Amino acid sequence: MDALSRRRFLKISSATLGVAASGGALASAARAVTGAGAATGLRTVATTCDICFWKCGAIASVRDGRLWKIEGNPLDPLSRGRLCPRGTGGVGAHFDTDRLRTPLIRRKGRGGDEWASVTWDEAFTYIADKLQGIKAQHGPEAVAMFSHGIGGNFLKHTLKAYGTPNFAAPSFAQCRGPRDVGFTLTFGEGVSSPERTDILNTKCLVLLGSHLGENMHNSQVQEFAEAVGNGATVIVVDPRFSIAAGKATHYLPIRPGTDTALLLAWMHVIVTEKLYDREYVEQFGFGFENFAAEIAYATPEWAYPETGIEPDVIRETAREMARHRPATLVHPGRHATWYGNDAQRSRAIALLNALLGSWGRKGGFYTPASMDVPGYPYPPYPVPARGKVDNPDHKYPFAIEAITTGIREATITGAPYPVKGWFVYATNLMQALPNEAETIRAIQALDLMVVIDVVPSEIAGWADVVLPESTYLERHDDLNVEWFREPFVALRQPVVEAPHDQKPNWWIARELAVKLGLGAFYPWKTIEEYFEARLTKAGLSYETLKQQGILRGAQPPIFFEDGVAPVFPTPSGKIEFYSLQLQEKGFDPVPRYTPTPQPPPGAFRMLFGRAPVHSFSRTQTNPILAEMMDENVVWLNADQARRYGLATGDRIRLRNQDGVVSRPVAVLATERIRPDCIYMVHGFGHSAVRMRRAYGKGASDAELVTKYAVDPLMGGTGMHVNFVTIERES
Ligand SMILES: Nc1nc2c(c(=O)[nH]1)N[C@H]1C(S)=C(S)[C@@H](COP(=O)(O)OP(=O)(O)OC[C@H]3O[C@@H](n4cnc5c(=O)[nH]c(N)nc54)[C@H](O)[C@@H]3O)O[C@H]1N2
Ligand SMILES: Nc1nc2c(c(=O)[nH]1)N[C@H]1C(S)=C(S)[C@@H](COP(=O)(O)OP(=O)(O)OC[C@H]3O[C@@H](n4cnc5c(=O)[nH]c(N)nc54)[C@H](O)[C@@H]3O)O[C@H]1N2
Ligand code: SF4
Ligand SMILES: [Mo]
Repeated sequence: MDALSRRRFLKISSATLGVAASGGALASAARAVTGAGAATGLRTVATTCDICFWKCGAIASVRDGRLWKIEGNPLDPLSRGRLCPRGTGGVGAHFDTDRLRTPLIRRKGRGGDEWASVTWDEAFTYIADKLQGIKAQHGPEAVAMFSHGIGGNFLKHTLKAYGTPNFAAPSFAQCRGPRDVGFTLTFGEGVSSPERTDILNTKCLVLLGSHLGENMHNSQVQEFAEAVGNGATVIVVDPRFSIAAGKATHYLPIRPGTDTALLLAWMHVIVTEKLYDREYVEQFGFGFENFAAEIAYATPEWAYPETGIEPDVIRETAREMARHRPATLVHPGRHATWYGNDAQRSRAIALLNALLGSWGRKGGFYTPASMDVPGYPYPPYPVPARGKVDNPDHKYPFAIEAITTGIREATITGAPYPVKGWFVYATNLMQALPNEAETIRAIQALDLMVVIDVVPSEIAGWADVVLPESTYLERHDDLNVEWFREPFVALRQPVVEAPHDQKPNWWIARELAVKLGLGAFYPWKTIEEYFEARLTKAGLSYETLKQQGILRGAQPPIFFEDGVAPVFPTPSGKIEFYSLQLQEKGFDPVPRYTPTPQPPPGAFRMLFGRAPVHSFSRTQTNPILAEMMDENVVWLNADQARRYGLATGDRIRLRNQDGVVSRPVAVLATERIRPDCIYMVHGFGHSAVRMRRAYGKGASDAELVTKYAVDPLMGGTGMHVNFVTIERES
């Protein structure tokens, strides 16, 4: 599409905003995009990206039958017509020469590397036999599934039909769980994904950690750039001078692990100087007086020795936040599993936002909207005889989702009941869960482990059966009925065919169900029948969705409105400054700061994060993304580097407190990090030999995370608690 028609197209799509746009001008505009140029050997398909879980709407182009490129879909509110660098490089996933090609069954001891290629039917027969055996001996609850992303939906359906209640994803206890719990305890609702943050309209953005720009979640980064362009104040709190810090008005190089002290001091200033939104707090708040009394000790002078942030700076930044309220957004973060007291830190972030009146207000947090697309009318699932295995007796009373590491523990101990089978879909548990040795111990206790992956990852190496999935560019996935600023439903559909014997998740899930005698749970034969059924019920057109990739719904109000009482689904029906439910369970009703152990002399705290061109541990074999970055480096404070006689490019190994030693990795000597910590990008240092492009490149933070601090509220695993020393590599 040329620039002019693209502009016109954008105009059409924005003009149509606010009406249910499933036909008319929008549809024909989209046809002009997606059908264009077929005669020249060019074909385009509207689909969604899956290089991360933002699921941006995309238009993929095929030239002379070969996948060519992928760009943002201008109709899509997530991408707004532009993909992030990872999304653009996503085509490399299709061409990746390290891909799994056929189903594999392990021939020798678990963890060994002798495999037989088998047919899909042989693989399903093997799995079904084992599953029937586990059911007969231990009950269906003895099977658990780990997954990450929308691609797991159909397999979950099959395993629910089999009879288990045990499903978990690392996105809770290893990622955003503490945040969503902290916000739910305060406002009655979590922040969800995509986050309900109105970065676009904010006048003051506060980032604790949250390294937007390296963390490339598309909409957030675009909105961040716009907010900066519009002159928003940016306050960045990070022990490392991140990309976002480079855009900041105030950069606060905090001592790691002390954010709660800073948050309490900020709130102290805002309360004692009466800078908070009094009307909002009086109208919507519960327990404000008790809260104010509880934080009376938390002066900036008290916080200074903990955080290393000077009292003047704390006061100045607090006043700056108050000046812009309610359009001040203290970003809730996403990867919140840091130190084990993370739900309370997140609650402190929620409370600061509450004082500023930003929840439900423009420039703060919006109320996400979604289209109403009914689920498929399946028969009811069998009712499991036993409850979930991951959180026995509600040990973690505020866990609102299943805990991966709880399933792992039950698998090791056999309590509250044995777990004998694992299904692992699109999550590399070796890289995602802390303490690899515990994961291996759990795997050794299994009768069956099935891994569905696209490459021979570390976790696939431990499986009994490996099933090769087609990539997102070669398959359909479940409908994405998104909760976002604007309601929409998006479709992932195949752009090209899978190159070998790889299959899509829906087909795998359905075939396995049939093999297990559960065919009644799949009344549909193809996924397109399934789409048709759901969309027809919602009064939407599958044909239009196929062409446009996106259908948008009518825009409801997304901020609090005068005369409409907002809803806070907390026990008090208000914003809980003081939490009686926490108090009842023996926790602090108002967050308190608990110091985290500091590294001993000569050791550094190991921190980690994201790089703009990679996702977790899942993109290192992608030839395009690997060309942009094929290994990570260790950020080391320049003074410290001098002390060790190290310069940028020198190779070192890291040794952690438990004696685990990393692979050799290069140093980046830099002023941009505090002297008490080191930093690296997560996802490198692969140990799976069959991931040829990635094997042994850089160091793995995951290998060094042998220690973790469990959040007593919700079972999250704080992973910033590992200390390392540096050894020069000769
Ligand atoms: N390119 C890319 N983008 C991604 C992803 C990806 O894989 N690749 N993954 C997505 C996902 S699922 C997630 S959860 C997010 C993760 O991204 P974020 O939620 O932004 O992750 P954080 O852990 O908050 O951010 C890491 C930053 O926190 C800083 N930090 C470490 N310790 C502390 C501390 O004690 N206090 C403070 N204030 N800062 C600290 C580190 O120096 C680093 O700059 O990224 C998302 N976006
Ligand atoms: N040490 C450490 N641990 C962490 C983090 C960290 O920064 N450091 N980050 C945490 C966070 S925030 C998160 S969200 C989690 C992320 O944890 P995960 O989602 O488990 O991330 P990955 O390690 O990338 O594992 C993804 C797996 O899916 C496979 N895969 C990729 N595409 C497909 C596909 O289309 N189909 C199938 N079937 N498989 C596919 C990949 O090959 C890979 O094996 O990790 C958490 N754990
Ligand atoms: S943020 Fe980037 S990688 Fe994630 S879905 Fe969007 S384009 Fe793809
Ligand atoms: Mo995450």
